[in-house]
Amino acid sequence: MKAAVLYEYGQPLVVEEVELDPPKAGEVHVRVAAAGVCRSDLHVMKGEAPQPLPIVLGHEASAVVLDVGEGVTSVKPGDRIITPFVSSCGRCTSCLTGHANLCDAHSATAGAMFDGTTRLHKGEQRIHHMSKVTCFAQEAIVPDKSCVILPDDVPMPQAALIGCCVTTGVGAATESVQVRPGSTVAVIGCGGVGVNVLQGARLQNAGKIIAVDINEGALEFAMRFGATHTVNPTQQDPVQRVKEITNGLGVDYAFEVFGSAETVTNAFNMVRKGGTAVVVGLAPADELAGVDTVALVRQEKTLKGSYYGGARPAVDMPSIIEMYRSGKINIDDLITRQYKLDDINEAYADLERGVVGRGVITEF
Ligand code: COD
Ligand code: ZN
Repeated sequence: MKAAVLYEYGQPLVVEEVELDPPKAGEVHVRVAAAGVCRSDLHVMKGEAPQPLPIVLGHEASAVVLDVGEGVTSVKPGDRIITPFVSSCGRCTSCLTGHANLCDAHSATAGAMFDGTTRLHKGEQRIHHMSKVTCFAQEAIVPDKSCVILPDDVPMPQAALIGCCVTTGVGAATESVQVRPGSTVAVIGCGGVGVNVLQGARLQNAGKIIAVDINEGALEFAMRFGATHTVNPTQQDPVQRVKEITNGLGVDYAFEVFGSAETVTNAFNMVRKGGTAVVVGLAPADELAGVDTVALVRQEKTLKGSYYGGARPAVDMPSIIEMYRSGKINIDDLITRQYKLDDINEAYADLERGVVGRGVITEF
């Protein structure tokens, strides 16, 4: 089958034929239907978020079940599913304490399936799996436990986005912190994930929702997903401007949704006394962010991380699906372009160029 393989950091993906072994016990063989073009894969391509190489990337997916391994009863051939990018084993301390997004067994087996082995290879060369999803390919093997079955009326590209950007973004504002009605919110970085933080803040009935982005197009786009104000850091100091918009106080919640030390520091500095800065983006592994420790204490600020929107996919994805179906979450307008797998490097060039909205690979 065809897959896009990353052999070396900083090099284009190679779209080529690779071999996929059959599913083992507890695994499912799927045909990928749609795969989102998320910045997290770009972080890996650049070597900013290292993974074992070579690897097939892609972690935002919807798929159709082709066949199942031994003992699998949760899905059957023909089921349409979302394949979450954190698979929960259901047995570790994180899973058992309601933090399926932090599953210990999943993180202990990065780049591989739960048993530590891979199903992908090219001849003798072993190829790793991104997040146990590997959707930049025609087919994939995924763990059975994490599959979320889709209702018939949810289109596959929209379903794929629920696999990452919608759940990560909405969940940051509804699960990781529960934004209070009427409160003030800033979102730094309004791309695929950031606009979903805006939507999450709107769902929570926040008051002022301030979009902060260096791309004017992204700011315009943000207004359609709940932003009430916009700030462009290339034109004005974002911390000062956010304070002006909030009567000199700063915001109750600032979300960092890009991934850099500077934007983490800005998020911390723009929250008011007693406020919370929520970091969603992963800064490059060697970058440390400065935090004013005096303000941390004297102003009782909170600095909090948010991974996968604090989601328990089995519970939270069905509820996001319902909010999509009832029109409370807009996914249709998020999808601005569709690509063939063959054109995946072009899709990532568009992301880097700042083309707004989400790209989705829909032809394999
Ligand atoms: N200030 C404000 N905005 C900025 C700045 C800046 N200095 N620099 C860039 N931006 C904007 C861009 O213009 C763009 O609009 C936006 O930030 C980023 O959007 P996208 O669409 O390129 O990126 P996303 O939304 O796909 O991904 C953002 C993440 C933060 C999720 C990603 O980069 C990341 O850090 N992922 C790692 C965390 C993780 O693993 N999450 C789970 C899987 S996504
Ligand atoms: Zn993602």
